[in-house]
Amino acid sequence: MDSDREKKISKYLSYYLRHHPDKLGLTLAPGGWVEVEELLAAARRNGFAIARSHLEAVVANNDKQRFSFDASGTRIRANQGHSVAVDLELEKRSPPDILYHGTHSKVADRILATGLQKMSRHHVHLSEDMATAKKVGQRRGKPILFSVDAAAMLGEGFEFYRSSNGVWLVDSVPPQYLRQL
Ligand code: HQG
Repeated sequence: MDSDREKKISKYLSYYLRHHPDKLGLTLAPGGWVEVEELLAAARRNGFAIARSHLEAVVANNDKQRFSFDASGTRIRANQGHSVAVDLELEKRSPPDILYHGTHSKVADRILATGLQKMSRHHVHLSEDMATAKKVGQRRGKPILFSVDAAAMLGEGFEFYRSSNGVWLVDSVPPQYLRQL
């Protein structure tokens, strides 16, 4: 499978598994899971047939490990990034002392004034390293980076979660915990 096709399948899966499962007639089970057979049948009906081997390759090779199969291999989910209401059954975890958020320069002042908000997703997304945060910021224009004092937030009772693909998630980051780098 060429990389264009791989990307197309990844985008298709993100759209339906994170944002619009209803448009394919799917319902996400707790954890965000759907039956692989149901997904493949629904995609086929929708005019976007995906070979099972291609689905497996996308799950295995995806640059950000966006998707996983469950232990039995019969269900699939997006690991994070949802906007649709679903309980992802994430476990609370203690984060590293410092986390990073990459965004674009146009929103820097607003973020410094009001903090990081989850916008349309379930959580604010934070990265463990600056390089990843920079890549996230570059999606929307000139990137800027913030460090987040996760240790102080933890001390104040904020709850952190880590998705299985290594993204740190939190409800919000008030401005006093942010520093523009
Ligand atoms: C910004 C991608 C103004 C925030 C990435 C971001 C990530 C504010 C945007 C994952 C704000 C939300 C998530 C405030 C936050 N005022 N703007 N108060 N607070 N923002 O896409 O973190 O390819 O929901 O800085 O790589 O950019 O989808 O979040 O720019 O891992 O797998 O509002 O999505 O992964 O945008 O990205 P998003 P994000 P995937």
